[in-house]
Amino acid sequence: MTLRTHARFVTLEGGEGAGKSTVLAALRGAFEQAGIQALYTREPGGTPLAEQIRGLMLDTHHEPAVAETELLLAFAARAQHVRTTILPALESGAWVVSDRFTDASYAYQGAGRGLDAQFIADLERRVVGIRPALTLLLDVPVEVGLQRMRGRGAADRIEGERNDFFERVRQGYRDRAASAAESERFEVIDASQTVDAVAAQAVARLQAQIARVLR
Ligand code: Z5A
Repeated sequence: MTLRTHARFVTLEGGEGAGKSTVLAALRGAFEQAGIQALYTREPGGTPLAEQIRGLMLDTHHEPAVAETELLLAFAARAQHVRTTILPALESGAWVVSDRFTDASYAYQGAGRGLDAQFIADLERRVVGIRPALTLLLDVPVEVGLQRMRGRGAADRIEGERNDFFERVRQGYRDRAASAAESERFEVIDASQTVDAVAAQAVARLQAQIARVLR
């Protein structure tokens, strides 16, 4: 299977406390204003079965998953999500916005857990087959993001990781966004700015993509 880029497929990525939920609301407003139908979804999850797999990945109540298990759970959920939710929506003519997608596996399980990027690329090609035309990467220093998340209740399994793990995840995202093969679809946004400034940059980039597709 070769990787197909979908022009109406948009993803949001970033580390802890980057502000993805906040930006998602701004993107939703931009689509509504333009009268464009869009599906909003998330990973891990986005279908009933994939949401159960999310529970397996993030719950702290069962034995810790080894890195390979975590990666394969993310891809099992993604296979289900792509075929039952994302592709049907794209094929119906809608736009799709996913809060995280395959880049998260490269960042968390690749850079963060140290799994081989080539193995992840093979899974991406064989199991996923699609990638977004636009990825908004909300980049924030680890300490700033973690500070924002404090006081939000019990941490899930990944949120409970140490700072050096999150530093590797952040670097993994930044390296991917800068790589020759991927840089064109990435918009890296300094998410330590105010909520309004971050949202404005995200919406401007989305509007440029909408204009490109409608041209
Ligand atoms: N994961 C993985 O390991 N492998 C994979 O393949 C995939 C995922 C797909 C769940 O993801 C976990 O799954 C995630 C990676 C892993 N690891 N963790 N942890 P998730 O996306 O569901 O969970 P999350 O990363 O913890 O996201 P979140 O809790 O939804 O955070 P957020 O959306 O980025 O942040 P927010 O809720 O919009 O904002 C956080 C707080 O900061 C909130 O109080 C805001 O008011 C505040 N905020 C936001 N923006 C600003 C600005 N600009 N200034 C000041 N304050 C702000």
